[in-house]
Amino acid sequence: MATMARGTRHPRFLPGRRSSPFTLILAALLTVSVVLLVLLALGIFSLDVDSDGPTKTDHRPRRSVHEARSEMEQRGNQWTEVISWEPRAFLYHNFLSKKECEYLIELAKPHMAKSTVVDSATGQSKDSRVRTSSGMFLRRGQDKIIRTIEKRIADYTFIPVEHGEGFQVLHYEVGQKYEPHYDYFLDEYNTKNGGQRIATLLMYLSDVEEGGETVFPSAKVNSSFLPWYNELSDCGKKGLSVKPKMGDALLFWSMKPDATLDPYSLHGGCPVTEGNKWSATKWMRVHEYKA
Ligand SMILES: O=C(O)CCC(=O)C(=O)O
Repeated sequence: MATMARGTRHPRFLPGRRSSPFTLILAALLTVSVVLLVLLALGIFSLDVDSDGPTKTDHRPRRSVHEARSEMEQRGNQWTEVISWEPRAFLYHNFLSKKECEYLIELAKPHMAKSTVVDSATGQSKDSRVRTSSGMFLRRGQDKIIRTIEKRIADYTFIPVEHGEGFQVLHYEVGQKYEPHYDYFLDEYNTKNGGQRIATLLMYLSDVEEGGETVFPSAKVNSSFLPWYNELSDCGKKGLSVKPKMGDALLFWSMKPDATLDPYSLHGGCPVTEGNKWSATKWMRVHEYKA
């Protein structure tokens, strides 16, 4: 009898039998979980584990592992050279890819205007023979490529993205220059938003045939011992100089570790004597800068 009773029961998954709604929901949930796990493993999807809350602006670009890897490959080998401790200055080779340099130039080109300097008495911008290049500002976080570069700068300098001003793209033609100056402010007006400028990252967007070096005339370095000394223009030989190379970035600090201003950070852009110079400057502040 017992055998017969068992024989009359229907097995759970008989072929052709309709599944219950519960089974269908369970199967759908399982499928979605498996797909999500595969996407997570491939880096195509990421879980946001930021605890800042929804109101804080998140400037981190969303990139997959593949995007990050291909970005590194496009930039070639990267390494940093300490070029001086007074001022603290470091040269990061291949900080930007060729594509990123070209992108920034094309974005800026239609909007270039004569560069100005800050009047230290009034804090206002003014035209000056000290600076003869042309330039324009890009908005911080303006697009995905800019956000990616800004995130890279924050990772490299340990200064949060929110402390940075928008990029300033500069263009120097033959004869154009920027006389030695400080990036820190000597007026109160310009430090109201974000406080003092603590550091600068100068990114070279092009090579320059001759001239156009960034020179630190007060640096405590005997520059004639530098391996590239003989390639420098007369202006470049007047101090510690960096020759622009597309993709390289020069980081220097306007403030010392004790938070005082560093007069050795005096720097300028030598006149271009052959070719063109394109660069992009990121100035970083002590505090958050409201862009
Ligand atoms: O173009 C250069 O090499 C120097 C630029 C500069 O001094 C600046 O943007 O503050």
